Amino acid sequence: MTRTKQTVLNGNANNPVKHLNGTNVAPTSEQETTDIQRWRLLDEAGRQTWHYLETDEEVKAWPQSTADRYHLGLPLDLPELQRPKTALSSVQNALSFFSRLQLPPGNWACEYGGPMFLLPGIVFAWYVTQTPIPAPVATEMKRYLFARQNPDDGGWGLHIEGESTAYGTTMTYVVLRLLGASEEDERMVKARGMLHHLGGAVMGPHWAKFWLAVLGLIEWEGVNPVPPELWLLPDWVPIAPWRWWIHMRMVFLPMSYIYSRRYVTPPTPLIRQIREEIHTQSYASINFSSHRNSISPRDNYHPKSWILTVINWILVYIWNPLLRTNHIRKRAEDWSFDLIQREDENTDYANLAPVSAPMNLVACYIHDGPDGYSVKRHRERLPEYLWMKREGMLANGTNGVQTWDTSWLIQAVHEAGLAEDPKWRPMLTKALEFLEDQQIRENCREQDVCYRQQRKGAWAFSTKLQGYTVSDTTSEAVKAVMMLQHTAGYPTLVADDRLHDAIDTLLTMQNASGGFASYEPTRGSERLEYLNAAEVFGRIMVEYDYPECSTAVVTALRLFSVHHPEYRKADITKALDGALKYIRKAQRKDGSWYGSWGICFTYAGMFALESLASVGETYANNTRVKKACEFLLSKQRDDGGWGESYKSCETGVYVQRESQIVMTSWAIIGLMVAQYPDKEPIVRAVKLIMARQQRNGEWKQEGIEGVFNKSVMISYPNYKFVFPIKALGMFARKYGDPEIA
Ligand code: LAN
Repeated sequence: MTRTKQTVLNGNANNPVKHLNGTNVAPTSEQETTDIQRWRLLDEAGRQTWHYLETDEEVKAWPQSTADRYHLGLPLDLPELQRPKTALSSVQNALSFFSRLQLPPGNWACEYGGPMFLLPGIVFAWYVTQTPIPAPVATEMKRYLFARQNPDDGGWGLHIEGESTAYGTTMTYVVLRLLGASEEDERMVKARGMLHHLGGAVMGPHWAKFWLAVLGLIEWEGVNPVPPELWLLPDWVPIAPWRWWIHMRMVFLPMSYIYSRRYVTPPTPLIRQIREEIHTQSYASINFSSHRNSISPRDNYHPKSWILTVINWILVYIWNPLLRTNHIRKRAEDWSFDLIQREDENTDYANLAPVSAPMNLVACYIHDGPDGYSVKRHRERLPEYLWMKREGMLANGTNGVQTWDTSWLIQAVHEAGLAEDPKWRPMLTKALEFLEDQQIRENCREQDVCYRQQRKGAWAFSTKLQGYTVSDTTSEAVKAVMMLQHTAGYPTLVADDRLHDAIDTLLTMQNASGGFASYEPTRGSERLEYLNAAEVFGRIMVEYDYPECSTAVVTALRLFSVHHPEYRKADITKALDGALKYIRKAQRKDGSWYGSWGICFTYAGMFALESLASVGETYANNTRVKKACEFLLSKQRDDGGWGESYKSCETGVYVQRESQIVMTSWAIIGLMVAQYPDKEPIVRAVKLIMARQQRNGEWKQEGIEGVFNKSVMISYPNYKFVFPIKALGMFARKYGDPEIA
């Protein structure tokens, strides 16, 4: 490993620099880094892992690919392409670039970062389970975390664009210490100052306190209860966990088991030191039970309800000490661990997402011991959540974006009318092969026992191994597969019976409202938000209807019924009617729709308008569509683009920022499907997108694109390719590809 002097990407250069707030920042210490030329991304049928090659022989045997270099931010030296004069030639240039990033199994990959609370869980679980952390990984994680440190106050936020919080700052500080950062490093001194300013580690939210208790950095008395007994409730009980949004119950599950065991990793000298660093007073003097409900105002996005506070009080002072017998405890622990094992089995230890996966590892370590098979498999799987980039190593929001981005790319090229172009056929055929391989072919074993949704025929967001159907990931994949399979020159890889399986599964996912949620139909009442204990997220306890997911299903069902008019005709008609009814109802008074998975009104507007267009509702014949177009147009910026801030998601009100090509593409796709009659605003937007394209065909990364749980932003870097390609392609088809001056 090499040690070089590096400019820290948070703006701290090696010389003192002035910051925006006018303060001088001292020169940073030597920044440790690995040799970035030695990193390689391995993609085995969608299973993506980064590897550091230690020897020159290895480097010779495994050369760095263009995709590796791109993701690592290394120069690519690609030829300059002819400057495009039309939208379609801009699409051709973009494809010439983007096709180089396709990985051998046929999919695309990318960083999927943004949230700052994912990496800590992984490192904590490694620490607790004494899993060795390879030196290059530790080095690059530290580099990433320092690069993301707020240069002004020294803290970290909930996500990379957010203000510093107690959650982000505590978790990151502890991770850095566990990875070897010195408490004397001036960046750590600054971070500690910020943490103390926020009131210290006891001011973090519930999930932070949980991990700190496992690490022995606070006492379990400081953590609000996570009772596994809830898993013993009969299914009819309105608050039973099987009714919660899958992400909440899958985090609650291992957390409740570990809480019940009150597991604490044996203290090391390092832990003892950190104890004295992260609190504002000496560890021994803290009365942790008085901090169960402490939380910094900056973290308190969704304050606990009074009902939850009362329930917690009862659990702490009555249930746990007086009523909870050993028998109940044992039954609750046994059943919750059984459910953990089923989740591990159903995902081959990949688990649903990177919050629950490290917790499942710790639960298995406690239950099966350090040498258990479960522990070994979890250790093998966790690196699939890690991503290496120019700034260092981070954790992705899922174990990849494989199926989702590949489906979008296929659709975008098809939309541009280029699927028949022999130039792109090999790329698209490979992409089709990937989707074929990734279709989930079987339901989970005893799916009802582990409360899993039917999944046969579905596609997951990342890979079939993760194995969770999402209404829209299945729909987008169905569309992509059908578009290619009905284009001359492509093989039929996914036969009719397999498409029928996908449609059958989609039809199980509709809500009574007519709308579609994400992973499952809604199973519980919105009132369960009273039990939202996470504090930092909003609307997380149950599934909700989403215009994005509902539209994906609508457009998939419509395309399907064009080619299979007889299959479950009545069911499909009914499902479509219901979904459209929901979309119409979800429109706000100002003509907009609120988006939950992309930022924000431009994203949802595009989807909703696609739904309405699919039944012939356009600007000319429908007041609803007219209003939606007018809403979008009222947000167009002077330069012809659209730019929406993540604040839109938090506040529910459109918040402007400088124009972004991704949002500009969403907005004009919406206008074009709605058949907005005036070409002028669309041409202005097309010009902006084309003007930002680089000579090698790429677009550069701009602001963050995605969101979840209202408050957390997440990057979708491939959107800067797939949506401009789709928008420009659509424009070219609609307007005869005129020359754009
Ligand atoms: C995702 C990523 C994909 C996303 C879409 C398919 C885009 C969306 O249309 C439906 C919901 C879904 C599948 C989704 C749900 C929540 C996820 C899994 C994420 C935003 C990626 C990360 C996030 C997950 C919850 C992160 C872990 C954090 C917790 C609070 C548990």
